[in-house]
Amino acid sequence: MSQRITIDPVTRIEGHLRIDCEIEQGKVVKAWSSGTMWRGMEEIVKGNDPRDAWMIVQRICGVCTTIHALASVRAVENALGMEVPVNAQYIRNIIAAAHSIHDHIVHFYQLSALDWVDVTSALKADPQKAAQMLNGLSEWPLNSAAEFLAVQNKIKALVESGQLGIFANGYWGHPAMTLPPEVNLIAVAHYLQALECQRDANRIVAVLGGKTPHIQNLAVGGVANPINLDSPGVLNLERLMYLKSFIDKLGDFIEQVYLVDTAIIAAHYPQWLTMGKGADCYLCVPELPIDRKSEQYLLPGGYMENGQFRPITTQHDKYLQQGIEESGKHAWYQDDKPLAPWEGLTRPNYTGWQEDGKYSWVKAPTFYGKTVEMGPLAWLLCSLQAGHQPTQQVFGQFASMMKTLTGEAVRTEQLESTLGRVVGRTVHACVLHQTLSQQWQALVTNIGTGDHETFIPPNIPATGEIRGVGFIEAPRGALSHWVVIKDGKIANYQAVVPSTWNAGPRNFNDEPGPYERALVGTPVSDPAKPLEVVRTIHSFDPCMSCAVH
Ligand code: NFC
Repeated sequence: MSQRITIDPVTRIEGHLRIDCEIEQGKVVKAWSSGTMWRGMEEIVKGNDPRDAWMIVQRICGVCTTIHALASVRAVENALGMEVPVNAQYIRNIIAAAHSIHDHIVHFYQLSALDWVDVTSALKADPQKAAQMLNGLSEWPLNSAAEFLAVQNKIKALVESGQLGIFANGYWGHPAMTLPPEVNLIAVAHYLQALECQRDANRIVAVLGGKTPHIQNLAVGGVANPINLDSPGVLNLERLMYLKSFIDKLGDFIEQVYLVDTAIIAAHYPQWLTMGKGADCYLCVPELPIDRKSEQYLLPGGYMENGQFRPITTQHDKYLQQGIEESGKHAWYQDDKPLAPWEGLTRPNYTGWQEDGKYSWVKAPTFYGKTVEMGPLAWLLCSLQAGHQPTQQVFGQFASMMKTLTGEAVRTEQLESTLGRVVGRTVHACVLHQTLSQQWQALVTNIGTGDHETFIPPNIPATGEIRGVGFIEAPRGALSHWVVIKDGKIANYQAVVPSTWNAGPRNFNDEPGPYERALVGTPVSDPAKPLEVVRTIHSFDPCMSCAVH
């Protein structure tokens, strides 16, 4: 006998997501992923000046605002065939890397940790034993018995007050929560410390971007950060050193806390490295351009289909641009047939939730007809295949920590799983942090040569039609913005977003999207408390305002 469950809304995500599952003999056999709110940002931006598009479309999201802004200016610059000053590339790269690091830390601790960590069990922990567990794994100064005792007292006071605050409504005591009390205590302590640390990542974005969310310093053609080392109010030496202090602080937390916690969680939940595969194909785009023409990148891109890897070395690769389409067959739009984004249409057609028909506001993107998973897992698999050394080194560090904890190093095949996504995100954060320091140094060195250029004025043709695409490797995966400019105004605009790829409904050939496929086979020990379903969904780090836009 099968049973249906609906989780609506899924919480600790951005936006509005409904998940339906059919369960048989304690396992999910079929799943549906639905985005339940539409705004029509692609329609709103039409008719505007292309130089203003980034300001409007960064409102697609309240989380990865910065990333949409960057994708948009890249799309218009691509249409205009423009170059970008290297100082602007470096400043944009620092913003993008700090933004993603912020996102990953918040996802691991604030958005998904409580799927694995039982806060109330931390009350039974021995703080001394908790501190000892981290000996030899981490040099973080706050991993002391005294600190863990203080955190335990804090939780006790919360529980006794009957007001759990940020820890209310967890699946506490759930049979799938199997961490020892000491690990739960460590994780809660780091959850609270991560609240402090994530601010430092965001400060980097805010100092350069003027504010965050919704940065103010971009421009088609560069950035609006005038450089003068001795002058107040612009990017000067004091501001650059201020940024450096946050970059250094962040590195300590990422390496000594985040990476170690990921290994500890993975070591205690090995079965979650065997389930939750979302697709046979993975895509990521090369990122962090370091030259004026955006042809050289710090991080590699690539496409994997059934284990076969094809490198993608530039965002201008025609193979990358020509394979992307979106279908609305199972989404609430008029146009079912897959369309290339420059021809894309967004014409709403709400029908209600139909199991075999239309059931989501999210379109279904495909790459040469295939459903593809995007995000840090795709990035990790492709970067390892591309032989990217910093990634290999961080992954090796993670694997050896797993060996210390479990006696076995993690194998790359285990990454195609729910916990593999979590691991991918952590490795991504570590590698991004290395690029952050590198990009800061590159900026300072370049300014030192006397190059202060940050902006090249764009020249939008008053007549005729031009097209451009801007890619970016966002925290949740490869994002692209596609613009058609006619007589100086935006005639069409489409965003093909990482969470659209992952949260999409069945595609034109009725094949499930990555969330839907990843859920099949997931055990559900208590259908009234579907913690295991939420674990897999959260492992993608859903952003539904992005996915639907
Ligand atoms: Ni919103 Fe974004 C979504 C990201 O998938 N990363 O590209 C945009 O959100 O966080």
